[in-house]
Amino acid sequence: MTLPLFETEPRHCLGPGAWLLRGFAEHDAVSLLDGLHAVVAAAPLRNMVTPGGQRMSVAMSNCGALGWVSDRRGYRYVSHDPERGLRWPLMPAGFLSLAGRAADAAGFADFVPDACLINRYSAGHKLSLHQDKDERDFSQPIVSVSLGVPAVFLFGGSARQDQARALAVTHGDVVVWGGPSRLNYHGVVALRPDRHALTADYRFNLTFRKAG
Ligand code: MD6
Ligand code: FE
Repeated sequence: MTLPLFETEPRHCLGPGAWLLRGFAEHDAVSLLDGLHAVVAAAPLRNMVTPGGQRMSVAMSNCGALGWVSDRRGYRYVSHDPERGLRWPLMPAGFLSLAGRAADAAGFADFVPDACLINRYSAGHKLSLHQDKDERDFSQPIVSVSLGVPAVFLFGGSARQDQARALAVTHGDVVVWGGPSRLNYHGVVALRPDRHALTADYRFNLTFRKAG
């Protein structure tokens, strides 16, 4: 028997149907960032308003057939960017491919997302614990890709008061959650000031979902 010299694909189970895939997107990162920059050149990042009237610190945009938006009326998926009145940009082929491969590695075959939310964090920006429940089909997982400056991702349980575990997510890490963990609470701790060679002082996150 030979033991591998390196753990090339370290998968960490976070619960039933929930996985942290360390470095899974590392080799795709330059191409993902190229795609991201093309998307936000067409559909600029913006700070949306929560239903409660607070402006979110994280800047967001979308690509794919559906995009997640928040405003005074609530959270929802829409086919057109409300800022421009145009459809969201197409999802780059490399985005679809990476999301499908990551879902597969976590045990979810044939994942074809129709929505990719792009999040941009600067130092101090955070996302409070929440569930992703604006999608129609909870049988499909969520695939979340971290790029650039490291962050601490909180992954809790299905109840808000469940203890959340804090996971350091760095450039190229992917978190996939679905099945019994699909509605688990999650969030991002306030970003610490840092720099990354490919993204300067930003953290980008791509969140893939089957929304419609
Ligand atoms: C992240 N983002 O940025 C995770 N969920 O790492 C989210 O979980 C998220 O940014 C729902 C709506 C917007 C988001
Ligand atoms: Fe979320």
